[in-house]
Amino acid sequence: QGQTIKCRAAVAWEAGKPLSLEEVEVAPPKAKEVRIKILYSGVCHTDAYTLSGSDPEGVFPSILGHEGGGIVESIGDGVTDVAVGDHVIPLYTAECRKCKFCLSGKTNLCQSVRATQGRGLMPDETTRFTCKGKTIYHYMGCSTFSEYTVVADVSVVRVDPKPSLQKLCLLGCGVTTGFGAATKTAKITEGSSVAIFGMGCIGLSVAQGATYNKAGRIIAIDTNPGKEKLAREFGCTDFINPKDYDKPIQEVLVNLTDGGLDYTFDCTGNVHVMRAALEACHKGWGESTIIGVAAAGQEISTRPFQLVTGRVWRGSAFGGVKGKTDMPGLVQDYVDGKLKVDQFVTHTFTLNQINEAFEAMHGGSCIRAVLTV
Ligand code: DAO
Ligand code: ZN
Repeated sequence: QGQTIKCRAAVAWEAGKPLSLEEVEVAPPKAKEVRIKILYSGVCHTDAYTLSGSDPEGVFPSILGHEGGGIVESIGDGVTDVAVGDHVIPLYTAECRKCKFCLSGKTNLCQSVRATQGRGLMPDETTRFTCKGKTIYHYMGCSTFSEYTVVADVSVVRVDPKPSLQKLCLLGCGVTTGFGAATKTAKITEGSSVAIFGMGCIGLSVAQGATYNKAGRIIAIDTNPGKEKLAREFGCTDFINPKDYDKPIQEVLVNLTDGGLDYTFDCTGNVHVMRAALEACHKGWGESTIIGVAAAGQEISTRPFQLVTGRVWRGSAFGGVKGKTDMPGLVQDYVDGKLKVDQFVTHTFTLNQINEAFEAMHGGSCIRAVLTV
């Protein structure tokens, strides 16, 4: 059996407090588990959301981070999908290929480790992290803000070792979530019209997916005019700032597009924006996809007549992407120059600077801050 590793990690001791750099102990992987040396990790709004205390599933103390890239350090018994030395991306949406969800062919939401993952535990109901004698919980099955982490074997995918993990790590959440929502969830069709609300990492990735699927018109919507340049770089043909209009944005869009859009996407997590996105859809066929995660307790509303008259409201997590099955194709697209990833990395920090990275994320110029772990 392997040894416990002592290493540095950013520990979230309690909600609403800055992260604290600590020496932690990382136990060896048990059966069907993988210990990973994390090299890079993106910082995502979901990490900040959980740290804020608003996430009902947030467990403390824990090691946050779910958008990472690393190298397999050791494996437990029965692990067959990855080997020591493989480059890997942890998956907050697992893929076991055995559960009802995986076998359905209808969803990427594998439930094999869902219950324990949501409680910050490994599948055997224990954790692999301790610090100062205290149990430290896992986060989203990943915990990438640590030099070493342990994940379930269903929660990791091997990737091509050639591209830098500093970029590839973004496939662990942001890039994949938006790109998949456009290409797999909505399945945008050639020549169609698209509106995307929110031009962060997710919205830009939706734009990229819409471009990939050869959409005709792609309208970016953001209240920050500074996002226009990047939006156009990712394929948007129009940029609209709702603050420039007196009318509700859905009305503006319906007028602008001869009755509404074929596809809209909420990438904000704001329930009022979600309503606008649905109502901006074309009567009879427009489809709106919710990607943003709303704060706990929030509810969406619209007049049911919107749906009666043919608009469709749906959503997806991790872009509807199955981590083990689909990730290699996304990596190949990146290698072939068909999927932009590098351009998302606007800020870089070390793990020591993690609290600065969280601050940078909230600035208007930041798409993704990536930590060198
Ligand atoms: O309940 O099966 C499940 C899966 C829930 C995962 C939901 C993830 C929601 C989006 C998180 C965004 C991370 C950026
Ligand atoms: Zn499954």
